[in-house]
Amino acid sequence: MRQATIPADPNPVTIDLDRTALVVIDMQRDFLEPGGFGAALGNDVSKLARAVGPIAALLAFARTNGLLVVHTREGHRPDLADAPPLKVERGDPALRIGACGPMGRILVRGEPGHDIIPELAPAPGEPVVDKPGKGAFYETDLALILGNRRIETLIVCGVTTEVCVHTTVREANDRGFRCLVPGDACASYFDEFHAVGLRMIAAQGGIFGFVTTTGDITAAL
Ligand code: C5J
Repeated sequence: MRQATIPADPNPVTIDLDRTALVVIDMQRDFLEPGGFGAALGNDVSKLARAVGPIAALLAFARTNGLLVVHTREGHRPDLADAPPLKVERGDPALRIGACGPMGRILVRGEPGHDIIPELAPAPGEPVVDKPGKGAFYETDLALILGNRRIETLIVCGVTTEVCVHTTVREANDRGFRCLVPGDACASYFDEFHAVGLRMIAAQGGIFGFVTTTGDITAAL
């Protein structure tokens, strides 16, 4: 057992690094670059760039210390059969899920926009979980992947804080995983949602998990 105690809000957390996974949520071109899904919804995608450096540091930490790394991608089958109509029908028809944009069809698997940004590309052997929803457990094999490695603790980072990161943390918490969320390695199009999203995780004694920083995690060993 390789234990580390990590300062966090509302209290420090002691974790077993051999039972800890880094889960990087949706660091895809569709959310971070102009012309993708995030931009189609009217967002300033440049606001997500701040998480890239901290996530790169977490990836280096995880790879150096042999932690399981899992990447997720939100997206849909090319025939959109797995996309709820209510999700597809939102917004301008020319900019909807499945419409053609500068990075290919928006939020569709196999298209350039669906790829993880090159700076954070998965290393060989790191599982990539494709998810049709906001939560990484919903209709995916993530629970099986984590169970096979007897993972107990998740370090969850990525975008966006209050949507896919939050949904995944809530799902994980209900499934009995201890969640550590490095706030600087998460980002939102909305500063206030980012701040409140983190506070909601740590409130009430850590009702969904524990909020920390990238530096506090990488200094742990
Ligand atoms: C959103 C996500 N914001 N990855 N997806 O629609 O958070």
